[in-house]
Amino acid sequence: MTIELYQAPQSTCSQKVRLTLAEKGMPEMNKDWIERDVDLGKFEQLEPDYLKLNPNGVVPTFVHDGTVLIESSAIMEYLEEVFPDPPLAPSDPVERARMRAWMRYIDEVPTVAVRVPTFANMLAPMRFAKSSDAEFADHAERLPLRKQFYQRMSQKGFGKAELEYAEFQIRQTCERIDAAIRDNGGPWIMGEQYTLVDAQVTPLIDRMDDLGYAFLWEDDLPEMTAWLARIRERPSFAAAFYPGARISERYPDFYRTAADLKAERGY
Ligand SMILES: N[C@@H](CCC(=O)N[C@@H](CS)C(=O)NCC(=O)O)C(=O)O
Repeated sequence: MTIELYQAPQSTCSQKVRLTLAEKGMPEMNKDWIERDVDLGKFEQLEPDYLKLNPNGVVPTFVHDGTVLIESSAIMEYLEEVFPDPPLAPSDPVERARMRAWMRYIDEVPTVAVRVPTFANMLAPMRFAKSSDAEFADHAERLPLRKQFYQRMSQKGFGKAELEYAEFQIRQTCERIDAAIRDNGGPWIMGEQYTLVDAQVTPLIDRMDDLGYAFLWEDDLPEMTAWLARIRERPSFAAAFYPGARISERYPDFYRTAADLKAERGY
């Protein structure tokens, strides 16, 4: 069996798959599966050879015995079906449907929202601050999926209204996690069983924490805060978030503390 994961250490979508693989008992990166790093800063995701694998020009791409799969949550569900032990999905069909409802929500709301502060605080200043308007526009034209996303953003990142909406969406996600655990008794989002939902949302919350946004949950969402601490104690977390996996480690010059963010945002 050969498994290849085209990925980037700091990519949240790659981290979702790395966590799932680690939970499935494949914690030793480069042994049971092969990590192929795609340098997003050098735009390797837009190279013709990579676009043949993933026409969306994003990571991750998963290759299992030569079969190419894209989309992180589809890859996670595939891993659950092909490697069912240990299970990361409930056996009851109703509960499985509820798990998928969570997963669609995570794809639609926090996954999209996290891109806004990520680009505003880190990637736009890091990649494009010195680009001319024409260079920036040319780059946007090359993107199979994100042309309009880039066009809504300037070289300096997003404006206040976009950031505020993204913060609202992340806060909503945190409130839903907190309420779910309060209602079902935890310790995980769906109750006693750690599921794909926990793996899928973890990188998004970790990213927000890394960008200095823990103030969105840590003051008044105790269940969610305790869930995050438990998540970080799992061996899968250490396996997936190896040194260099955080955006603040890769781009320390662009890192802003929570105090900086609060000052900028007038909190
Ligand atoms: N829906 C896709 C989204 C993948 C995605 O957006 N990947 C990001 C990294 S997390 C990427 O490759 N971005 C390209 C870039 O930064 O230019 C998935 O879940 O796999």
